[in-house]
Amino acid sequence: MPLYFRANCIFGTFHALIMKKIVLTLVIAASTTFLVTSAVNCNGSDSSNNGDNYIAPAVSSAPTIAYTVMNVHRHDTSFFTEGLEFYKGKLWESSGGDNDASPFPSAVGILDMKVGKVDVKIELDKSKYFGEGITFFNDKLYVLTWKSGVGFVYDPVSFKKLREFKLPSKEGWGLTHDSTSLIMSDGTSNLYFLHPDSLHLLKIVGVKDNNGPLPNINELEYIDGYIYANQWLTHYIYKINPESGMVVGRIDLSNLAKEAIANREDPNWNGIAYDPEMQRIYVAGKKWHSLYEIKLQ
Ligand SMILES: [Ca+2]
Repeated sequence: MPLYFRANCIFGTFHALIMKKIVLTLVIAASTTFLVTSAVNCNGSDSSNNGDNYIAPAVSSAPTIAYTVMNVHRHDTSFFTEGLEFYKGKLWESSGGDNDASPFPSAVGILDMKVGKVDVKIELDKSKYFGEGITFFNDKLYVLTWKSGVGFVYDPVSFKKLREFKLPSKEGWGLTHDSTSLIMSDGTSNLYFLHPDSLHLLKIVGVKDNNGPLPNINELEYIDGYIYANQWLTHYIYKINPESGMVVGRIDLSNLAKEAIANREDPNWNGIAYDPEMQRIYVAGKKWHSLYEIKLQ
């Protein structure tokens, strides 16, 4: 393994540990999974230059979904991507940061993909809140926080905070919605369905495949009756049946991660947004230079 790839793998894993999603119980319960998935990242990176060293990860046997890259856009490298969603033709993005370890903003704004700059509309208090997933429902903007146990509801025009609500789990990660419910992840295999008005928990659906529960479910997007989810520390997006939680397909983004890895950027994907008009999916990683527009086949 070339030194820079080894350094990148170490940095990527260390950075991920420091910056995001360390939960003691998760580490204890899923330490084996973590080591395996970390190895997947490193080996996946190395495979771009040396296929002989590639170790095929033990992953879902769900059918692979092919895609075509339609465009490569510019992304804001100052944004530690936590959420990505289209609303009224514009691409909204959230970022997470805190005062202790992360120089990145806890903020929500509109990404200008031509220049790679987010026009920030909402800034969270970094001393209290690490910004996470976002979604728009019935012309309200919902924003999760990572470990504060709360989410916020904003008016998407005035950006006035309308209310605060308690999360149904200790952490907030990804957020999307179907026609009736908000759907959030918390880094486990669970998806939490919330009533958009009362914000009460309606049900929990566990994501699973032929190997059992699928951990580290992260950023989400609801597309044509299915939930699509980044899996933290892998290059995969999983297509999930929202009723059963069963994985029905898998998108392998390894090839698109090569640029970020070569640039020594954080290798973690964490953004899926769907443009229903053009039927295109936009995918991004934290602080990446590029944002990819893909069309599923
Ligand atoms: Ca999304």
